[in-house]
Amino acid sequence: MKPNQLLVGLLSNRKARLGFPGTFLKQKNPHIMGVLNVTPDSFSDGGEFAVVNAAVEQAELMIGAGASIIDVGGESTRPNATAVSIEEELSRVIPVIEGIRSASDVQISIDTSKPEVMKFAISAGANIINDVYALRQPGSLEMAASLGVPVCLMHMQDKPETMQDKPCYANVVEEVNDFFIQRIKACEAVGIAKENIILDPGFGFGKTLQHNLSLLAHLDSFNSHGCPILAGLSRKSMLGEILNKSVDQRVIGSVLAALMAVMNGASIVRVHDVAQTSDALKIYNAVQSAN
Ligand code: 9MG
Repeated sequence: MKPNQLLVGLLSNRKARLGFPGTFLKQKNPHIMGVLNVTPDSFSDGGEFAVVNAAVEQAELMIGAGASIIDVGGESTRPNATAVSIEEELSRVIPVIEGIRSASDVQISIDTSKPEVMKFAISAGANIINDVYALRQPGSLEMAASLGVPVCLMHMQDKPETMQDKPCYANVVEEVNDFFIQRIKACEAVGIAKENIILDPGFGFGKTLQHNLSLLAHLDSFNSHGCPILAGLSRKSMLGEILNKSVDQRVIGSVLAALMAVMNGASIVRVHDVAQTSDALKIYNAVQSAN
């Protein structure tokens, strides 16, 4: 084999492992995306190195437990969260992405809406963009197109500060679907290939309990676009409303919700409790492959 052939082989192998356009997302079994929030309240602050080490260790635990994607976020999207600057967000996420990447070939998504953070996160080793604004913030659509990596387009009515004040839809499933149609068009117009688009109805983002339940019940209808569906239900207040339980008591509810999302057509579930979700999905996969 000539040296340049070897190099091409190695590069394409690495690309396949890192999931550059297409291949990774087409895997048959559902993917578990482990949530890694790198916000000041997530890890006890024993200094910068201690926080980065703890976050990387947490990622390694999630990978060992079955996560194939680690979603790294440095800014909370909760309604009363304070906004962070680009510099602050970068200082939180970049060392963690570098740390995970030096230890593993796992898929890393960067949970951000800021084009600058997208750019530095991808250079640091992330390979998916997870944007709760679905690339609607200035410059993010063009940045995502130039980076050429898969993007998750999440639906959100309004913005985090006010989205839960009075969510209102005539038909939530139709309106979320219309939003997907528009955002896919906007992506394709700047050169983002459809095979690189993941769709997410955004459970809890500008939705009442009834809206969330309708979306979960009709999740499969979004598969008509031919893009993988991501569902993030883990520990969310919709589960707390049904169960009347606090966040730390929602593990079983979260696992069941993730399982139902997969049964209703999701290919990726974004979860905190990776090991428990992985057990549930192993049983589901075993039943699915029985004849
Ligand atoms: C960052 N983040 C919080 N909740 C989320 C969800 O449901 N989906 C996606 N894609 N990201 C989320």
